[in-house]
Amino acid sequence: MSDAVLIERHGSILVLSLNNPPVNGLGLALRTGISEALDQAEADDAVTAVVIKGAGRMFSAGADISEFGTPRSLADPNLPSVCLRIENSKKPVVAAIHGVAAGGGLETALSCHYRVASTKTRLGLPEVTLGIIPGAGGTQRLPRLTGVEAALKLITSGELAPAAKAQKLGYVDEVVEGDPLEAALAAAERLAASGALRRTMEIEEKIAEARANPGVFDEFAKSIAKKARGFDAPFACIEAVKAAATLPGPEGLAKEREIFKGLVGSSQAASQRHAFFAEREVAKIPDVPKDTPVKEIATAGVIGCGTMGGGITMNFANAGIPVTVVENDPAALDRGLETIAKNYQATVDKGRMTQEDMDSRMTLITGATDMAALSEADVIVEAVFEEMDLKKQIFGALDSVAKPGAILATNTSMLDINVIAAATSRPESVIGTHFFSPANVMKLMENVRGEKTAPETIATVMDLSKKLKKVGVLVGVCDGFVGNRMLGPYLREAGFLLEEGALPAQVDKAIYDFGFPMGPFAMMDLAGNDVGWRIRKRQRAENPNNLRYSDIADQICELGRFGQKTGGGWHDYDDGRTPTPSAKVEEIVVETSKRLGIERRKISDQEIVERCLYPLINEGAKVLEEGIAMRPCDIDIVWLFGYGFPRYRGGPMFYADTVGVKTVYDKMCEFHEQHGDLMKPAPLLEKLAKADKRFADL
Ligand code: 3H9
Repeated sequence: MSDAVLIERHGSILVLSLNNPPVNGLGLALRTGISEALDQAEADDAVTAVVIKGAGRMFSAGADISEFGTPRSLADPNLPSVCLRIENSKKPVVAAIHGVAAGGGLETALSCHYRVASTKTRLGLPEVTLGIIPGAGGTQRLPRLTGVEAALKLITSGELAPAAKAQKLGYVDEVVEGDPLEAALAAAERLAASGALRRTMEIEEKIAEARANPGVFDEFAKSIAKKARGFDAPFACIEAVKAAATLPGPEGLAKEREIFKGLVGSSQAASQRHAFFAEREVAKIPDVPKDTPVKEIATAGVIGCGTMGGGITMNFANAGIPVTVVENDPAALDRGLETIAKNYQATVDKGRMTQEDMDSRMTLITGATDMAALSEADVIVEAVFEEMDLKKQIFGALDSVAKPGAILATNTSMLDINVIAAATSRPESVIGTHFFSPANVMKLMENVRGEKTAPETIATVMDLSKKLKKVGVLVGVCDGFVGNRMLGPYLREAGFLLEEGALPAQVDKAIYDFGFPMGPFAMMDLAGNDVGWRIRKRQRAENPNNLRYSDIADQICELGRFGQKTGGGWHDYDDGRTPTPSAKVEEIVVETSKRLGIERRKISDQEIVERCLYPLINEGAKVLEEGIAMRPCDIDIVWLFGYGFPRYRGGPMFYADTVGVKTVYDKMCEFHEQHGDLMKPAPLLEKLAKADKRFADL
């Protein structure tokens, strides 16, 4: 027998420890180990009961995801049969759960006859986040324990609920402080003595109501329709839970298996698995090893209390880090602090935060009008207007104010970190931390390393990203870094499509239907069209060329149509937020085509998607070649978390692999021929296409 399952005897009870570090993924060896141990328990008359626990950090994080798509994941014994084997055991089986019981880990526990969890445990079925459904009985057993409504909520959200909530909902029987083994052994003894075993699949009461009213499933599907738009798995989860309520037990299990098998090989599941691993991969930086010292961040400073500075300040307070925010104008400081308080109050009003929580966060925030107030801060994030001279001046001043060793970060979204760092005598401590708006909500931090940024500075800021509950991606210096640089060609082509025959609403709809939360024009209206206007002016001044340029965006700005904040931009916003087509903009678009002598044509949605996204991917290839992004997965995470690229498509570079690098390259060659050098395929794209390789092969 392998050591994937460690076996010990506690009196007459056989204790199995799942032992597959780091998360006890239920790979083939573990499944085989459990089956064999149960055989052993059943064959041994001296054994009266079994306890299953996890060795190491947790009970189990579920199926070994890295096995998916390989023959091992389907090899016998598969997880559903192991779960049935546990449930049908003649001797009681008790789960002693600590850390996490997720996915197949929880399904294993749900098959046991009793579940004890320690207070700090989190338990749930997060398969939906991987584009699949629970496939080892989770959709059939959980509703039998919690009732259908709670099960639908848990399974379609993937929530890992704390033990106390799990007990309240009925899928944990007992919660104890500390190690749950002792209580599990006691329960096993009790069950062995009583001889009565409660088999989850035999419980009927909790699903009876839904059986009588199958309409609940359609209603639930409607309630998640907006949030789950485009994703297959949440709706498949509902179908599987419905099977629990409407079919006899074995048929329900068979239905679940069928749906699981249909999804596990889908491109959505592959994309979401990629996103899962990519999210973890971005934390690994080859030249900044894991043991690089990380500085303690006990206090923070923020310069600028506008929209970005205010949001960044909230991030520190949310993480429990005292933060001083500096504005040189006292009125602007007051306004900024008021906005922060208003934002927190809105969360309290929605019932998502308690008043005490808000108060304690506000007490962590101190306002100041003098940079000298930052002399003790361990990290200082500058978040002022995007103007190089201003930033240089601030960093020069910070150099004399900040304590030695403090991290000096800039929230620039595109300016050269090396130039900013050169304004100080300590470029090794200078780094970019590009937050996305709204900074207290968006999860991405594009952390930008300058030429001289020290490994310790990088390690500290990557660690800080985690502490702020963000995903940090390390990138290099170039205009726009990874995200905004790739956004450039995407927006550019959206503009050209208008000149050629499309209208803003059509472009936006095609991109929305692809899966983005909004199209490029609605996005610009939200961010403020004046932002892009300023950037275009700077870029054209710095890099004049005679390449094609669409001036529709400039014409819109000249009319003061800056977007939602001015009641109109690319679209009209009569009620402040809902876009409706603008007759004025359509007139400008049509007039521009006429002026340029372009005969407007019908443009398909497919062309819109390809014209906007393939140049974006092409730019991604350049970003990789230049070493601005370390790996394709870094780009994918930037786009998933910073720009709303649909997770079920895995990010732009994974998407390119999905449709085929050669397909993207061939199309770019066509575009190059039709539209000129702005569409020239990147050498890396060409190289991969010609070698029949994927970005994932890099
Ligand atoms: C399933 O169960 C299907 C069944 O219903 C049906 C089957 C028939 N497999 O996240 P961390 C790796 S689907 C393989 O940093 P934490 C992870 O990549 C599964 N590897 O730790 C990382 O590797 P590395 C449903 C896994 O403490 C390392 O472990 N379950 C798996 O921050 C540490 O992970 C889930 O969706 C896995 N299942 O968080 C749960 N899980 O060190 C997925 C993790 O090389 N897991 N790894 O980068 C999680 O959500 C988190 O890992 C967890 C711990 C919350 C458990």
